[in-house]
Parts: sequence; structure tokens; C-alpha cells
Amino acid sequence: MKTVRLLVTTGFCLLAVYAVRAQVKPVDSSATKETISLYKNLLKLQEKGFLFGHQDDLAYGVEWKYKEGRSDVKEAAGDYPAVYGWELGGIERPGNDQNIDGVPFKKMKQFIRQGYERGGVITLSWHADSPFGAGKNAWDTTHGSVASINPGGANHAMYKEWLDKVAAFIGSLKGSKGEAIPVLFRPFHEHSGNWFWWCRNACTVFEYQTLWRFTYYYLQTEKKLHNILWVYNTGGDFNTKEEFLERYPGDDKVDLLSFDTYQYGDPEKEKWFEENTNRRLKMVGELAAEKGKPFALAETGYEAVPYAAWWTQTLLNAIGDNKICYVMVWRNHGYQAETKKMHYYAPYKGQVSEADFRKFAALERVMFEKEAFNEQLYQ
Ligand code: BMA
Repeated sequence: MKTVRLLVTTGFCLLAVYAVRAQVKPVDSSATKETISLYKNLLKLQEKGFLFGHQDDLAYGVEWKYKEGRSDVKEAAGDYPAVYGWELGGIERPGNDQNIDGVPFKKMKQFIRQGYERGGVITLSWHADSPFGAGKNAWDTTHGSVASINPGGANHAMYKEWLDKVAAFIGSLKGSKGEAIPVLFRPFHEHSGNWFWWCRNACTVFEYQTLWRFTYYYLQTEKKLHNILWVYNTGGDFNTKEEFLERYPGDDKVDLLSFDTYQYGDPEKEKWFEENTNRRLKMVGELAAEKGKPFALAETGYEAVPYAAWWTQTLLNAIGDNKICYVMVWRNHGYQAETKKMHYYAPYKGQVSEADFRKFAALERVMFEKEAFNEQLYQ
């Protein structure tokens, strides 16, 4: 009798899991075939491992710029990253053809296509200028910016023009068969911080949510873009699930949950980064499971990676047994004159953490591009 009951219960549980899986769909009910596949595959892939990503990987590295085929990640680990982050900031500026870090949008499109054709995943961030103009950039926190671009605001028409440019860019991303390349769009990121004009010190919850929903509506309905997966992203500063969800625009407007967090100090002496990241990933993982959505560590890193074992020690401990779909580290700018510092987050050949990075890349759980290709994420 007991065995029968056990079998019946197990059967129901399996059915429930399959039922949730079968329902897994992007929030855009008109999402393209490849976008739906990517979404389902990201959720499925979380069970066995996570993709490794790098911002601006193909454009430049610590010691080079725009050299066909080059990638600091590949030169250090033997393979390209599986996730490619690109930055749209600057696209909103009239007549501008390169982003705020000097990457020409034309080249960015080619890099996006290369990464996608090799089976990688594309994610886009947008450090848009302040709508108040006058040279104010994303880091201007004058109150009222968000309200000014929301419907009814003085800068709403201008915001629509910005979105027209974003839409033209995203709409122009095409694979070799003419299909739209799916993108994980992560606008208005780190909103729980206090450094951008869309952050919590500069706008109300309602204003933030309205901005998100309008942006979604405009790109999905007006611009008919159906190759976008929407990534909700906070800073690494929340302590409860409620805090993480404070500005959440709704289950019907978000595909993927994520946050950003960076290492500072000495990871051999202080464990706060590992412990806090692990604790926060656990909270977000539970929320993601309840909602049936994938989750990620969308941005992280340790500037200039001065700790030789950061990858297999610190980062892996921070991720722990949390089943994220990807982790991405920030860009390899190299020497930054303004700060007189080296600004990079992935190792390059000869860098102090290179050997450890190779060990990290070789782990079964960690997927670089070849493994992403084998997953056939778009089918
Ligand atoms: C920051 C730094 C800046 C850069 C910005 C947008 O974290 O890397 O130098 O302009 O991201 O990419």
C-alpha cells in the first residue's frame, strides 16, 4: 500500500514539474521561436550548470582593441565566453555612432552576430544619459528624471525617440537566416542603489514601475520587437525578498531575475562577498523557483583580479549550490587614466589568476562557448 502511495505521489510530483516546464514562456506572448527556445533552455540548463559571460569581450582587452578573433577570455581559458554583454549607453545621443565606452554600434552589431552564430547568448545594458541633458550622464541623480520621461512628463516625447533608436538597434540584429537574434535586455539596472537617475533615491517605486512598463509596452507593442527577454536587476544591497522585489514591475513584465555585486578588499581575510552573495542568490533563487523564471548573477567581478584563486575559491563559493543560469564579469578596459587604475575583470594571458581561471573554465558545471553551442540554446 505504502509503495503504491509513494508511486502515485512521485508520479504527481513529476507531472507537476513537467506542467510548469511546459508552461515556461517569455512574458511576450509573441516572442520569436528562437527567443522562446532560449528562454526554456536557460531554465533547463540551470539544473546542470551555468554560462560564463564577459562584457565587451570581442571589442577590446587589457592590451588590445578591435583585433579580429581576439578575446582576453579565450586567450586565458581556451574558449570564448558563453554570454556576451554589450552596452547601449550613448545610443540615445543625437547623431552618435558609438557607445559611452567608445564601441561603435556598427561593430557591436557584428560582434553580436558572431557570438550568436557560435551559439552564445547576448545581453544588453543601457547606461542612458540623464533626460535632463546638459551633459548630465547616467550617474546624475537629480530627482524627477524618471517622472519627466514617463507618459505625461515633459520629456516623454524625447524618451520615445530614445526608444526608437534602441528599437532600431535591437530590431537590426539578425542571424544568418534572417531570424531576429534574441537578447536579454537589462535596462535600468542596479535600481536599488543610489548612483543612477533611475535608482531608488531619485524616483518613487511607482515612477520606476511605470518607466519599466512603458518601455516594455513601447518596444513590444509599438515597435513589435519580439526578440527580447526582460531582465530585472537590482544592486547587491537587498537583505530580504521583499526588498529585492520592491520595484518589481510584475510577473507579466519580467523574464529573468538578477542582481549585480562586486568584490572589494581581501577575499583571503574577509568573506563578506562570498557570504552575502550566496545568501542573496539563495533568496533570488527561491523567488525565481516560485515564479518559474530563471535567475542570474548579471554582473560581478573583482577589479584587476588581484587574488590568484578568485575563480575557484571566492566566486565559486559565492555561487555555491545556487542554480543560476549565468554569471557575467565586467569589461576589460585596461588602464584608466581618470582613476589611474587598471580597470578589468576577466584575466588575460599572463594575468595572476589565469591558471585558476582555466581550472574554473574546465569544471563541468561552468559553461563557456563550446558547451553553450552543444546546448543548442536556440532550438
Ligand atoms: C562602469 C565602468 C565605466 C563604464 C560603465 C558602462 O562600470 O566600466 O567605465 O563607462 O560601466 O560600461
